[in-house]
Amino acid sequence: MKKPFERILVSAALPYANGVIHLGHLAGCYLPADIYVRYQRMQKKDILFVGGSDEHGVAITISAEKEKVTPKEIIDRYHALNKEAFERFGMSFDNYSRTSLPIHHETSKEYFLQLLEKGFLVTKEEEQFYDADARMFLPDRYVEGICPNCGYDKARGDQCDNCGKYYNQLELKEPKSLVSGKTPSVKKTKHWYFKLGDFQKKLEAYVDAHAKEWKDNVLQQTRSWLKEGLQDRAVTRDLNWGIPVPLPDAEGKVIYVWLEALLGYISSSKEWAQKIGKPEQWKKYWQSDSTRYVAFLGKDNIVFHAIVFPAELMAVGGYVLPDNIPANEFYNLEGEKFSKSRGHTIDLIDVLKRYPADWFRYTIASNLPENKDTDFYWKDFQARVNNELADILGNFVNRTVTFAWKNFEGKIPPRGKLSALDNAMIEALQKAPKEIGGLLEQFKFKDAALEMMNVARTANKYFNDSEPWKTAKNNPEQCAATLNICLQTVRSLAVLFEPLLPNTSKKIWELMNLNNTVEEEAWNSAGEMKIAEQHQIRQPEILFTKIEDAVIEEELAKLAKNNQRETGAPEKEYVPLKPQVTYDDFAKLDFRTAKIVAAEPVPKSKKLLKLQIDLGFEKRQIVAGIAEKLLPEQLLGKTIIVVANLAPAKLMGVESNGMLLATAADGENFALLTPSKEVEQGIGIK
Ligand code: B3M
Ligand code: ZN
Repeated sequence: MKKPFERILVSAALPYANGVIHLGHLAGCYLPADIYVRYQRMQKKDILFVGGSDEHGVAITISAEKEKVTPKEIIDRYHALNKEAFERFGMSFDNYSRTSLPIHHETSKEYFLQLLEKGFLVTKEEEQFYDADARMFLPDRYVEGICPNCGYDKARGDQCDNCGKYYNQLELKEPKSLVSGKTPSVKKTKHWYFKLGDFQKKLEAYVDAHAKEWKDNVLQQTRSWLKEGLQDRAVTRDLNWGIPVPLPDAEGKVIYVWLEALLGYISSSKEWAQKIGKPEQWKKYWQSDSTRYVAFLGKDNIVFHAIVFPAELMAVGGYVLPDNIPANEFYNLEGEKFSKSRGHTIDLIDVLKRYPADWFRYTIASNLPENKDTDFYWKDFQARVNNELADILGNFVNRTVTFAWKNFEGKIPPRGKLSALDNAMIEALQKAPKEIGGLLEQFKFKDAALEMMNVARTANKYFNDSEPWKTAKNNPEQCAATLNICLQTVRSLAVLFEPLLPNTSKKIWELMNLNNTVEEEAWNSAGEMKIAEQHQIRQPEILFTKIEDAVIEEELAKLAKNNQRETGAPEKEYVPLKPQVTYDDFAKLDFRTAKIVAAEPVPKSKKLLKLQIDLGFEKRQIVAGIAEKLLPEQLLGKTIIVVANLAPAKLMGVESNGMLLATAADGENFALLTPSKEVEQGIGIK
């Protein structure tokens, strides 16, 4: 049984240092983590917040090869850029580490040896593709070939992106090494496997124990993995970039990136402890049964944090396990996925130089993908800044401070006797920290952002209803009370908004000329009226400027231009021609015209459609990977061209007798091949 918690440990997933993070990452994982941590700090909780760069694995080596530089150059560049992006965004990590540091290598090697000693590693010899030219075994992402299941010709070594099937590398047809471009040979290699299956029962109990607190999306994914049954997993790779396996008979082998990257949270904590001069302090968080551990990450990392990491920690024992894994869904851009290669992205460092981070923090928080995918829209950004930050929060602070200068020389007037309106405002303030705090404790950041702004909405209404511009003339005591409460509210808003808008809160704090810093204030003090009468505030200062339409138009135009340039570029890079074939080779294929008489989706497949076609002399069923391109009803009645003598195959368990012809392209360039005029079915093609 866990003791009531005394301290909190928070980790945020380590982004691969092979590209710059974008708004999607911030929404999926980092902004929620930062809001949570800032809030808990104001609750005066003992808390440690760690992160860092994931700098090993095939993701890094492939980027290095593409750019023709060393992996080291890649990680140094992107670690620095991501660190800068996070700083500009206001992330308040206690430590932002790197998995390439000696401290992490040591931690991982020690851990690997512990696993071995405890009997959780077994070796297995397996055949794998080997590139003789490059003198390397080919990890899954380094081979491409034809999917054994659906025939898709860009299938990866371990998985087909078309039909989703997982298979053993050696089942791939016509494999090609992405390193040399040649056909790899098959060679035996030895690997260490983690006995993940041994943890099935313990993990089930662990998940059940947390089921009530976990978000639905996290629970469902985790349980569906457990239902399939856990298998041993290879935790070494033949690669020359990574943490060498610390054993004599393991030359050329490194620890699998996911096994060690998760330990990166521990080594980041160790590095933090060293930096503060208390090298053992990390244990207080990791090796204690009174720590609450919250791991923030995006939805694509759930299984690693809900299954692999807890199993890793259980295996060695004595560590806290994640108590919660509040993973978000995806955050897209203007209705489409972020894509660097297509130019459909926003350069984070660039925009954070041009707009205050708080504007993005507010826009993202107000529309977090907590339960479903959501989008960043430039127009929404403008509306949030102009209509909410400026018109509600900024307006209230500004009108209050301006009024205090005009009527009270910038000093807090006395409160005196209170009206019903005053009492209602005071009550709203008293309730706010508890209500908003409750939402933050439950990881409901979007609702919390709304409630924060609602306090400012209430305050504006109070100002309006109290009409201090009138009472200034006919009831100066009431006017003083109103302004006292408004100024107290300004202070409270600074406290309440700190987790979400740290820079704005700091500005408000300075404006109010208060001691300490707003971060040092206690969260619950937002419900109190702490500013003394006669306290002198500073001159008004505009908190938020409005964004003109033209500015947003420019951002949208820039995005459209990038999209065009980037999508235009690859078209010029034609796919290289396949090797020559003879006429006889060609003549073996029997192309025919056929009419589509029925079309329906294949259950559980995003890509596949089941078609009934009429060849005139016979009817048959084919399965085609075009569900994302065309709707069944767009296909009905169309005459198409099929390869009619292709051997039957099963795609996701559905029989296919032939293949239709279409351009091998996405988007605008996707097209079905059809005869140029209506012709009969079953006609041959030459
Ligand atoms: N680097 C995956 C990613 O960037 C991975 C997360 C590691 S968390 C230990 O999506
Ligand atoms: Zn496939």
